[in-house]
Amino acid sequence: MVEEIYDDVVSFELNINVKAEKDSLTQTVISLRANFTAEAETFLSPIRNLIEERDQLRDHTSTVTDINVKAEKDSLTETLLSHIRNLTEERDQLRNQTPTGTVTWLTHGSSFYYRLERTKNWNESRQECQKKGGDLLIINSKEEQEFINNQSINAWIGLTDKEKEGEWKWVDGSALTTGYWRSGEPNNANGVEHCAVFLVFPPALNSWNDINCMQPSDCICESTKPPS
Ligand code: MAN
Ligand code: CA
Repeated sequence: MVEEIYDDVVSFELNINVKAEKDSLTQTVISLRANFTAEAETFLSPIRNLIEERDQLRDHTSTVTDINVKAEKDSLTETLLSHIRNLTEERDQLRNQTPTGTVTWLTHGSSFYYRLERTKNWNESRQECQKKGGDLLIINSKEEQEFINNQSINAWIGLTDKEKEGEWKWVDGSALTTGYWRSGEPNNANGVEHCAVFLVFPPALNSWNDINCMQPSDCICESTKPPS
């Protein structure tokens, strides 16, 4: 009996000790965990800051790069455009000069013929011819048509119906009698074609077309004396 009580007391004390130890260990674990978290935070927080800073720098860098690329592109575009403008101007000036070299003239019958590479509209072309002492070409015969056709020239001639639709007149005021129109021409396409051009397709004799007088083209001039 005494032994049993003794055993009970011993086991009771053991249990108390075990529980106390367990509680103390649990406390230790909890406090270690807290310490660890706090310590980990002191490491992690600068890293987090660095990551955030890096991302901000990245965004900033790509914006800066975008801006630089765009600026460079704009400046190159402007340079190119200004080159193009200069070249266009130079080309137009060259075109408007009238060195004799660009005027090829031919004699045939009693006339002098010359082509001006001026790419001007019909009115301006006519003025160019007049400046050189002639006028736009007038074709009075089949033989003359053949002669010009054989030169392979695509250019304005002195024929227009701009005063009255369908009434074709030469620049000397005479009415057209025989025309050498391409098949289907003149068709006054879109109601805006009132000036005639030579469109050469030898050996076809019929080579004229009516087009918009404002279209730029070379021209064929004719005069009774050599072009000045
Ligand atoms: C086509 C035809 C012509 C016309 C031109 C205009 O070639 O309809 O009659 O003059 O287009 O570009
Ligand atoms: Ca036409």
